[in-house]
Amino acid sequence: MKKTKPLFLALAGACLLMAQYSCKPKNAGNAVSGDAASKTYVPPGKYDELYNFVSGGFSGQMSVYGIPSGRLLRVIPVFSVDPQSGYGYSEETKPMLNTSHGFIPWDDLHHVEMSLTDGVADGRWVFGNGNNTPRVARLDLKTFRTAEILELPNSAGNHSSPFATENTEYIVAGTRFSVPMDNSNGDVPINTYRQNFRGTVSFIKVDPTSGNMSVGFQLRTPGVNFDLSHSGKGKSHDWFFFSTYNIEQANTLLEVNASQRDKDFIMAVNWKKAEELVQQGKGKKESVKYAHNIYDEKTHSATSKIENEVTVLDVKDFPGLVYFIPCPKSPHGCDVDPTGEYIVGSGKLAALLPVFSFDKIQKAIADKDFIGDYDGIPVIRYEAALYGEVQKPGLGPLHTEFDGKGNAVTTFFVSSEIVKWNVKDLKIIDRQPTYYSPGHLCIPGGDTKKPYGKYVIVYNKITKDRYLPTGPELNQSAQLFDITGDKMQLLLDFPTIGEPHYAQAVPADLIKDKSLRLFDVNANANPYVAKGEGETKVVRNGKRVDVYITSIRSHFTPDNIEGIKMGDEVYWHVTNLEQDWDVPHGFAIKGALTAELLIMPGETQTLKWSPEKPGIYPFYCTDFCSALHQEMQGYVRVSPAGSNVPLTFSTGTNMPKDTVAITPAGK
Ligand code: RUQ
Ligand code: CUA
Repeated sequence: MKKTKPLFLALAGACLLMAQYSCKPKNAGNAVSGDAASKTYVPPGKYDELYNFVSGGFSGQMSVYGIPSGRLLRVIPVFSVDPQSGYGYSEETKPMLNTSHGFIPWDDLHHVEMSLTDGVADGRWVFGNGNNTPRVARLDLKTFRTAEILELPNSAGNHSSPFATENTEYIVAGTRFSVPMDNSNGDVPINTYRQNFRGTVSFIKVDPTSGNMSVGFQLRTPGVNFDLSHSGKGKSHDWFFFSTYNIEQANTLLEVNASQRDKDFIMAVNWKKAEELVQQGKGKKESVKYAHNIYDEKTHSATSKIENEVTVLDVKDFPGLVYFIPCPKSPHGCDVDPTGEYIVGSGKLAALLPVFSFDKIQKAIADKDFIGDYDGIPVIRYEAALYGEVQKPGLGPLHTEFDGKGNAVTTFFVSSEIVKWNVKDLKIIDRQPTYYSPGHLCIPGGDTKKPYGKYVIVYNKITKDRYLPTGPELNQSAQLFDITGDKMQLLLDFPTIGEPHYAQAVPADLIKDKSLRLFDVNANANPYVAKGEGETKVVRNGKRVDVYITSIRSHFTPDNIEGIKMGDEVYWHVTNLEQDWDVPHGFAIKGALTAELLIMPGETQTLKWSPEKPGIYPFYCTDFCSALHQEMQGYVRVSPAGSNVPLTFSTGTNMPKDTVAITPAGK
C-alpha cells in the first residue's frame, strides 16, 4: 500500500553508492536519548499541548492526535463511509458523499489546512482535499465533523489542494491531471493531450461567517500537472504559488517522459488581480455540473445540490496574471516562509534546494526579465527569481516547514532524513535520520505567519521494523522531534491511520473550550425527531413505515413493534434523548444491509431497512452506555405481505402471555 514511486526506487538504489547518505539510518534503536520520554509524557487525566490534524490519505478520513503524547484522539470521517459512526450509511449523512457521478463511498485525502485569520490559524475550520474525484471538505471544529463538501469541475486528481489565503478569502485547489474541460467533448485520442488537455486552478470562496464554500472562479492554464501550492504572506499576500511537473505535457510513461527537462515551473498567480478581473465581469461563465453538500447541525441532516455554472479566466488572455519560474526538477512541495519573501521549491530529483525571492520575482516582472513564454505565459529567468540554493541538502526533497526563528526543516524521502537549514544564509544546521522515508512534515503553525515551533512531526511512508510485525502491512509511522535546540531531538514514534500526507497542528487552547458537548434536543429540527418518549410513533404510508424511536439509558421507545410486512421500507429515526456529554447510543438491527448508527445526545439519525423474510428481528444499542446497556434491546415482527397483523408499538406494556418460574428442586 505504500506509494513508493519507481523513480524513488531507482534513486534509492543509487544512494547506496553515495557514502554521505545512508538509506537506512544506523543505530535506529538508540536514537532516542534518556530525557525524551519525559518530554512526551502527558499523565493520565492531563491534556496535550496541541491538536494535530492529520490526513489519512487512502483512508479518506482525517485523524486527530494529541501532541506531544502522540495519543489518537479521534478519527473524523470525511470522504469515506464510516461504519463506526454511520457516516455515509445513515439517511442524514448519505448526501455528503454525493457527486456529479453519484454516491461515492471513498476518496483519498492528502492535505489538511486550517482556516486562517491574518495569516494565523484561527481554530474555526479545517479543510481537506479529495484527490480522486475532486472535492474539498470543510470540517467544523466545534463538532469535529464534516460540515460541507464541494466538488470541483474541470479537474482530475485534486492534489494541489486545499490551501488558504491569509484570511481564508479563498481555499485554492489545483488539478493534478490536466484533462479536457467538462463542457467539451472528452472523447479524443489521449495523444492529442497538447491540443485538448488543460489545467485548472479553482479559487473557492469561503463565507467568513458561515464558512460556506462556493467556486469563486477558476483559472484555465496550460496543460501541466499541479502538485502543491501555498499562498503568499505579508508582502506577497496577493500571490499564490504552485509547483508543477510534466511541463513536457507527456501523456505516457511520465516517470521518464515528464522528467526530460531539467526544470519544471513554479507558477506564481496574482489572485487579487484575478479577483478584480472577475468582479469586472471579465470571467466567462461555463456550464458544468458539480455537487455541493452541506450538513446542517439543526436538522442533523445533509442536503446535496447540483450546481451548474462556473466562472473561468483563461490565463493567457490576461497578461500580468500568471508567471512561470523555472524550478529544478519535478518540484513537489512549494512552501512560503513566514515573512512571505522566500519560496522554497522541492525538486524531487534535484541535488539542491532552490529558494526564490518574492522581491526579485517582482523586479524580474517589472524588468521583463523573461527567457521566453510557455503557452503564452512569460517565463521568468531562473537566476532573476532565485534568492539562492541550499547545496547538498539531501536526496529526494519533498516538503518544507518553518520554525519561526528563521529556519526551515525539509524532508528527504530518498536519504530518509530531515534537514534543518537557515533561510537567510542557506547553511545546513542539522540533519537527523527518520524511520523511514518521510513525506510531509508539520511544524505547528509552520506554514503560517507565526509558527508556534517547538516540535516537528514527520510522517514516514515506510515503517519496516519500527513496531511489532503485523503481517505484510504495517501502519505508517509519525515521529516527533524537539526542534528547540540547534540539534533536532527524536522524542517519539507513533503509528498513524491510513497514509498521512499533510498535517496541521495548533495550540489546544484555540479549540478545546469551543468544542461542543451535546446537541440541545429541544432545538433539534430533524423532521423525524421525537423530543420525548411521548412523541414516539410508528406511521405507515403505503409501503413506507417511519419509526420515530428514542433512546435513553437503558431502553428504546418503542421496543416492541408488530405489523411490519414484507415489501415494506422501514425508516428507523432514532433520537438520542440524553442531554449529557459523551453518552451516545447506537442502533443496529439484524440483517440490515448497512452499518450501525451512532447517535449523539440530542441528535436524530435514520437507518433504512427492508426486511428480506418474515420473522422476528432483534435490534439493540451498540455503545456500552450504562450498566444495563446489554438490556437495551427490542424486537420487530415482520409478517408476510397481505397479512392482517395490525401495526402496534409499545414499551413495557406488551407483557408475556405466560410466566416462567424455576420449578422447585425434587418435584
Ligand atoms: S503529497 S508526500 Cu500527496 Cu502532499 Cu507529498
Ligand atoms: Cu444505549 Cu447501550
